[in-house]
Amino acid sequence: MLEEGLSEDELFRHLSSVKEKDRSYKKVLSSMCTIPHPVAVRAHNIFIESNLGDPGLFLGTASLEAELIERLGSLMSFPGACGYATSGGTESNIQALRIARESAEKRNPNVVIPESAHFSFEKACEILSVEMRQVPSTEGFVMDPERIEDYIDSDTIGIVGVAGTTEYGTIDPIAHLSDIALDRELFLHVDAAFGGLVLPFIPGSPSFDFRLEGVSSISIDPHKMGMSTIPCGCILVRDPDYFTSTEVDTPYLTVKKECTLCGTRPGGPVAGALAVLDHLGKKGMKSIVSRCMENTSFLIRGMEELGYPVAVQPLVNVASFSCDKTPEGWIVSRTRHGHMRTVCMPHITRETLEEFLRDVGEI
Ligand code: 0PR
Repeated sequence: MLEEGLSEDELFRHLSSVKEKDRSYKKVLSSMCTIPHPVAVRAHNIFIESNLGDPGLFLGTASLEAELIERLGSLMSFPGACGYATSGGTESNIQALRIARESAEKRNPNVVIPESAHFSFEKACEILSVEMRQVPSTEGFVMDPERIEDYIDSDTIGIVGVAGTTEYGTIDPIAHLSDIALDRELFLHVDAAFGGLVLPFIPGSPSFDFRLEGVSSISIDPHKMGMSTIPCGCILVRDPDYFTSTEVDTPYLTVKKECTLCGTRPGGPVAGALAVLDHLGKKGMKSIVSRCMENTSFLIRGMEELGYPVAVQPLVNVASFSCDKTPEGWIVSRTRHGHMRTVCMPHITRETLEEFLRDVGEI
């Protein structure tokens, strides 16, 4: 640490020069995050110091968290859903498996997840000492419905499906998983970290939420397509009792029990997430999502015309292609099968995609 502090001028000159090393989102086609909506930034700043880890001190912010959960619960077809704001999909997925493990009480617990699940499940299983069983995908990059039951046994604590997969933008057969969960009395977690704020705004999307009776919990992240400031994920559960299994006593806080994984939790992004939803409403969200989906279709058409077929028709704004080159100056990512992976987030415009396609064409 410096003996004597820097002047504000010196400090901010330094910070601005460091910031220049960060990429702007403009040519980033690989990210599930985006530039936060201006109302999110404004709301975040109002609640910059509030800590939801001690909610009795920040009753106003805590009420915003309750409203956010209510909004998302309604969007997930269950306004009475219980939940809280997490640091993102990873934490929500860890908490969901923690609840499943505590509810099932098996000696050698295992969880059945799709092969295509996000790597956060690997972390969750390692932390929780739960065996991770991966069901292979079909050629359409979704969990093979024919094979799910082969992986379930008497030590299975739960099953997982993804609504909006990270690599291919597909949806696992969640209605089928729901039937299995009901039939075998298993906890079913749906990872809708990405798709949760996309699918409700696309008419005719398959059901994946609490409308399906077997669904026990859902991850849904405002800091992805919800355009909030980072970090803001949410976990929602059907039965409030689930959270008693993750509770610890917190005798010296303003609340005497805490069911969250993190202690100190930022209020700013929660205010930001709610601000975006309330400012845009369903109509505004629909218009942003439909623009992202139109851009995704435009990109797919353009890539196919250049001879690079899409690996599978996605149901959200993630598209992956058989194309092993990357044009210079662009950031795309690679799936585990080597496909070029792109995400048409709200910061990606039609002009950006035209430029990208031109550059791909010139490789
Ligand atoms: N579940 C799904 C379906 C996800 O796609 C992700 C993240 C998670 C859970 C975990 O969420 P958190 O990262 O919020 O904990 N998906 C992106 C990915 O891994 C996250 C990301 C975002 C990566 C921005 C890069 C980036 O620039 O691709």
